[in-house]
Amino acid sequence: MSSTSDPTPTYDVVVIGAGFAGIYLVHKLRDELGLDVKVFERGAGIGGTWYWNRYPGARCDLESDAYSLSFNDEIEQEWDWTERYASQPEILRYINFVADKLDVRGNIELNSTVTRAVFDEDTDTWTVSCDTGASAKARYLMTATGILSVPSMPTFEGMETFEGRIYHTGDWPHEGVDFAGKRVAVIGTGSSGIQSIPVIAEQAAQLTVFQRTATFTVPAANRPVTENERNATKRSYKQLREQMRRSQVGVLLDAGIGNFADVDLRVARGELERRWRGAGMSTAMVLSDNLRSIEANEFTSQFVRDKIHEIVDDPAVARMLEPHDYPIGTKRLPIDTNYYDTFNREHVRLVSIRDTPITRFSPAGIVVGDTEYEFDAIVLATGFDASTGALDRIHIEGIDGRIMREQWRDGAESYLGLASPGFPNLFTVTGPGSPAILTNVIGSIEHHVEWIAEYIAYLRAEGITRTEATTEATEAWTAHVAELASMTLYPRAASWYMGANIPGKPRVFLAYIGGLHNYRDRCERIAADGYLGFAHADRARIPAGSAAAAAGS
Ligand code: NA7
Repeated sequence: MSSTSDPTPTYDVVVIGAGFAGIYLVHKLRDELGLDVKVFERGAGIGGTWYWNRYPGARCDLESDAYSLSFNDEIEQEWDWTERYASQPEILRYINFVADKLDVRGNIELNSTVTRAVFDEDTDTWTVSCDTGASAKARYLMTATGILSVPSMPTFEGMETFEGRIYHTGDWPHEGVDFAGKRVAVIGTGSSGIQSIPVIAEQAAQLTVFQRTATFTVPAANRPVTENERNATKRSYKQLREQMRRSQVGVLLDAGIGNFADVDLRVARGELERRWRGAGMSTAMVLSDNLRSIEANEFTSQFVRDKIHEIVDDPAVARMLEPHDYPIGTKRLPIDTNYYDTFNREHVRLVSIRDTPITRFSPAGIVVGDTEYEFDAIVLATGFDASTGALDRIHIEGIDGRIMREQWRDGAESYLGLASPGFPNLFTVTGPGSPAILTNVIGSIEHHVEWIAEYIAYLRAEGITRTEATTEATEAWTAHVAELASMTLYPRAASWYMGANIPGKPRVFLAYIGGLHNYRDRCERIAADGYLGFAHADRARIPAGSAAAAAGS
C-alpha cells in the first residue's frame, strides 16, 4: 500500500469478494506478481456463496475431488474430503484452510460492502468506496462477486404481517434454525429447495412445499469417501486435473453413448438405469444430443417422470411432481438425497402454485386462492439474481460517466465474460458471457485468475496503463455466445441462466456454452496475438485527460 497527499490508500489491485476467486487472486497477484492487493468482502467471514448458503442439506452438486483448487500440490495433498459430494460446512472449512495456507487474511477487509467504483481517466485508476466509509484506489479493479450471491427475495403481499419467521436459503442464519415441532413452508423447488426439503422434513412437525415449476432431479448417491479412494485420487490428481481442464464442463462426467436417432433405445434405457444409481449430473447426458434434440430430451425426461411414479406412492402427488415445463438439463440439474421419497411421508404435503399462485401472506401463514395454510416458519428457496446481480448493485462508473448496470440494461455484454467496453482496467471474474455457470466453477475461476494475472504481467512489462475491451470484440463475443445458446434447447427454459427468474431482467443467455476447453484455447490465442480485442494505452505517452485517444489507441 502507498499514499501521497491524498489520504486514500492506494494499491495495485482492489478485489471485490473473498470467495474462491478473491482468495486465489490475492495469492496469484501478490505472491507471483508481487502486487499490492486489497480485498473488500461483504461477509463477516470469507467463503462467498459457501459462507451465506448454510441452509439444511446444502452441498455441492459436483464431486469433491473436482470441486476443489488444483494449483497447489500441498493443498491438494493435505486436504481430505470426507464425502463424495461435500457439504457446505466442509467446503467452508476447506476455503478457510486454503486461506490460511496461502496466508491471505491480511489482505482482506471483512464486513465491507463495496457500493461505488469510479474510474479516473486522468490517472487510469479506480477509486472504490465501501458502506463502512473505507475507500481505496488501484490501477486494476477485479470483481470476484460470485454468480449466485444475491438472493432473490419475492415480494408477496402481506409478507410483513406474517407472525412467524421467514428465512431465505441463500442468507441462512449462522446460528442455524431448529424446526423441531414446527409447521414449516418451503417456497421453491430449485436446487436449494430440493436439497433442503428432505432435511427440513426430518425435523419439522409438518412440511408444506409450494411448487411453481416441477423440477427434474436425479439421485446424488452421496456417500463417504474411503481412505483407499482418497489416496488413489491424490496419486492421480495431476492427470485428473489436466483432463478436467481440457473438458467441456471442467469435470469428468460419463460421456453420451450416441445421438437419439442412432442408438438402440433399449441400450439407452439400460444406461439411464445404470446412471440413475449414482452418476449424478451425467444421468441426463446418456444421449449425446440431449440438449440439442427435443426428441432425445423427451426420452430422458420421460425416464425421470417414470422414476417419479415408481418412487412416489400417491399417483396424484407423483403427477404434480412430474416436470413438463422445460427440457431436462436446460435448468441446472439438481442432484438430491431422497427428494421424491420425501413426499411419501405423512407430514409432508405438496401444493402446486403453478395455476393458482400464492395470493398473499397472512399473519398466520400463506393464502392460495381461498385456502389459508398456517405456519410457524416460511423458507424462501427462491434463488438468486444470478451472474449480473452483484455487479448491478454496485455503482460502477467507467469512462464518460458510463454506469455498468445502465450499459447492461438490455442485457449484459462483455468480452470473454471478463471485460466490458467503457470500463478500463476492470476484470469481471466469472462474469456474464464466460463459461463459468455451465462448468465446474472452480475450474473457470482458476482459468480466469491465471489468464488475468498473465495479462497484468504483460501490461506491466509493456508499460501499458490502460486496457479496455473494444466495442467490436465485445459485440462479436456477445453475438457468438447468443448464437451458440440458440443452437441448443437452453433458451426454452425460464431459467436463471436466461435471467428469466427475475422480474424485468432482460432475457439474455448469460454463459458461453462452447465448453471450458474451447474457451481456454480461445483465450490462449487472444493472448498469443497480443491480447486481440483489447485497446491499450500508456499513460506516459498520452496527454493527461486524453481518454478518447487512450481508448482508441
Ligand atoms: P433456483 O434454481 O432459481 O430455484 C428457485 C425456485 O424458487 C424455483 O422453483 C422457482 O420457481 C421458485 N420461485 C422463485 N420465485 C418464486 C415466487 N415468487 N413464487 C413461487 N416460486 C418461486 O434457485 P436455487 O437456489 O434453488 O438454485 C440456484 C442454483 O444454486 C442452482 O441452479 C445450483 O447451481 C445451485 P420457477 O422455477 O421459477 O417457477
